[in-house]
Amino acid sequence: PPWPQERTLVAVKPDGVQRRLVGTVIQRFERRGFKLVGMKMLQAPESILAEHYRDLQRKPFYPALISYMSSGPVVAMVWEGPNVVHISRAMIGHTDSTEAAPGTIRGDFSVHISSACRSQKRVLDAWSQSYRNVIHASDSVDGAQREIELWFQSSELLNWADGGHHSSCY
Ligand code: DGI
Repeated sequence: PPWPQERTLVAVKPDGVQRRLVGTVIQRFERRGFKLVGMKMLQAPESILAEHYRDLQRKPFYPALISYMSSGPVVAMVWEGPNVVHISRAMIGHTDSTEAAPGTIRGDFSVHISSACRSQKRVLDAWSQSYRNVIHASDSVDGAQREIELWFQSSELLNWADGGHHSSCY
């Protein structure tokens, strides 16, 4: 193929599942032409989350992040396609939803910021101290490989052949 095939890990986070955004997320990745090669719904165990977010362990928001990510099921997916890691990051948008551009998934479906809640002087549980930004996507090719191996067994990934029904020619 003219482009090296890449894979990336995408996950609809608990707020995305609660807000019935799973289908919307899948639709956006399918419409872009990417190929779904793995998908499962799970209540993420702390062992996976701790490894997944190991680089953030010293951040003040880390306990809130783990609490939020384990507050309900997530839908983890592996998408394949040319340059899928970079394109997925562009599709999900800025980490802080208030900075995310319209047209991105975060920019179209979330506006939550923890500091706004804080200024309302509400008693906060751990959930509300973390950004709720709907979706995760790996931020590098190496990171994607690490995350795919963390979330999926190799037997859960399917190498199905494109049968010529798809318009893209990669
Ligand atoms: O890859 P991203 O999800 O865009 O961003 P990341 O890997 O830097 O951070 C992972 C998650 O941690 C992010 O989706 C939400 C949370 N987070 C990141 N930075 C902050 C944060 N949460 C709070 N409350 N404050 C932050 O500055």
